[in-house]
Amino acid sequence: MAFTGAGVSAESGVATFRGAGGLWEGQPVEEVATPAAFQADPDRVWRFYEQRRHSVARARPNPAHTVLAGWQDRFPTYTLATQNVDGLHQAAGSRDVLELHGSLWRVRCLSCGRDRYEPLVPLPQLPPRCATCGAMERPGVVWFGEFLPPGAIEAAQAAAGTCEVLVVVGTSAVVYPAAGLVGIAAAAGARVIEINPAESALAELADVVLRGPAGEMLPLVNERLREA
Ligand code: BJW
Ligand code: ZN
Repeated sequence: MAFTGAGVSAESGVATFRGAGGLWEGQPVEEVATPAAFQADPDRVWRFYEQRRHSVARARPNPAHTVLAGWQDRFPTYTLATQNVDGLHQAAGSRDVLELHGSLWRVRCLSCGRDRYEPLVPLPQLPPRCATCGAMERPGVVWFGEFLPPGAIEAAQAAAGTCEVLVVVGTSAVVYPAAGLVGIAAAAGARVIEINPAESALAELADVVLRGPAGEMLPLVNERLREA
């Protein structure tokens, strides 16, 4: 099983959240990534997400995404769970990705709940409106205080509880319940391998730590697997 965070897309030019240069720097989270922020000022929140959609639309998968996509054909039982909303795993060819925090490429109607794929950049209308009922739509991402898509988090927890090896890539591992996947895997006896150039909240849980960028470390890991 692989579990990824924003760091896996850093080398594709997608900003991470925390730390210097991160998305949350100078922009308090509660002002953009909560249901209350959206209610208070939907235009502002939509502008923030539209900017992100623009920057991600120009991004291409990097060697880390490619290696993680290749593992689905190499291992008969392989699960890829991501906290990322950028769609770059799918762009690299990964199928059945468990998107724990939703997607920048989906929108949902606030009134009738219709959920749809929306790849257009720029959006023809901001905020976008539902073609069925005319109400405002919201970004298809998971904000603080909201439940994760039940199918995705449950499937990820089940996979974590039965995997032999969990490779954790590019996450600070501070946002729950997603970060809890690592504890589930470790408690069930899995080997935990962390790939991150900086220290994360995982220090105690990882059996092996590769302190380097995902786009360099994953191809090296893959070379070793090829030899094995
Ligand atoms: C590289 C690299 C390279 C750099 N290669 N690596 C107290 C305790 C426990 C939980 C809580 C609590 N208080 C509140 C909570 C709940 C809350 C939570 O966890 N808060 C904590 C922050 C304290 N969780 C929630 O609210 C979740 N829902 C929930 O719990 O529901 C139940 C509930 C319902 C009702 C009431 C209460 C509870 C929902 C969480 C949703 C998170 N959403 C976001 C935004 C998504 C939309 C958007 O994109 O705008 O998801 S927040 C943001 O953080 C985003 C990410 O997916 C998530 C994780 O971040 P990630 O991926 O780890 O990125 P970074 O930037 O943190 O780290 C990047 C890492 O990459 C770094 O380590 C770098 O070193 C590394 N890196 N370059 C490899 N080249
Ligand atoms: Zn609607």
